[in-house]
Amino acid sequence: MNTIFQTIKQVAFKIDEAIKTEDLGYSDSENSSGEDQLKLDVQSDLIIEKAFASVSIVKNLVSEEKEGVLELNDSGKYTICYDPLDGSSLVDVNLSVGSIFGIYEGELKGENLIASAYVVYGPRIELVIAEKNKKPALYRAIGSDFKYVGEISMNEKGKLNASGGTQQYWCDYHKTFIDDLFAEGYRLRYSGGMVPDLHQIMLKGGGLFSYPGTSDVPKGKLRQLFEVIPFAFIYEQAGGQAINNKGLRLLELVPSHPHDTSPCFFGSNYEIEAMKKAYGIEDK
Ligand code: FDP
Repeated sequence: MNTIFQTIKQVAFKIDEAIKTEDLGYSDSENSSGEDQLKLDVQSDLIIEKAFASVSIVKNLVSEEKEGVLELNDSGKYTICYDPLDGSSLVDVNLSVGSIFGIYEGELKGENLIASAYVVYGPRIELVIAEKNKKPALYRAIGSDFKYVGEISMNEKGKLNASGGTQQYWCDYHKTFIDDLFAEGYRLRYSGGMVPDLHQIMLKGGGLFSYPGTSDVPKGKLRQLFEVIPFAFIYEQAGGQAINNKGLRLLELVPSHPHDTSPCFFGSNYEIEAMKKAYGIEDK
């Protein structure tokens, strides 16, 4: 597993270099969700693919930017599902973006995720790694290496509210829930990049990040294997919760297609309990 984390550290520096120096234009292709791919998306994907090609414990790669599974090593044990450059459309306005990695053993479903990691490319490069039975570990790039900063632990209740999805298409009870949080004093924080948005909430102690199902996109926008499940693991390890609109732990999701999406709610305990009430979800 350590080889995988070392490889993620190496690719983080390479992708950061590409963000800082490469062409920001569009490529000629679309990804499997039908979105236009930036040259940087394609390049970040290639950086990751090349780096893992020689890591023998990695059996397969599944990228948010590609259709299907890339088979690497027959004798490998793990499949890495990754989003090479999440929020890449924010690069041209110079906001933070990120890479997300979910490490699965066996069938690709939430309960088989055994570790996850993400990198934030902001004013500094930061990396968070989460493994079972441990608090997530925060690292910061200093020079050409990552230095351990400390473990991440969320409070019972936070102050920040990052509410995604087009408001025009929210259902009434979702709108009431979000309005009630603001009426309680929560402050809006939403950049449009899930990596920096979720990172901020976790490092500031807590709060809520939501991307609900809406009348135009009932299953939400965020992808289960590359985005939702890896972050759910990190939030739970930090002492928070991560559930869908029915109250199911996101770590219990079983995608039927690699690019399936899910409504998702990540937060500290207080906000998730409030969400369950607002959505009429009984405690199981
Ligand atoms: P993006 O499409 O720019 O890659 O992965 C999807 C994502 O970004 C998330 O990072 C982000 O939280 C979300 O989309 C933002 O979506 P909205 O523009 O609908 O708020």
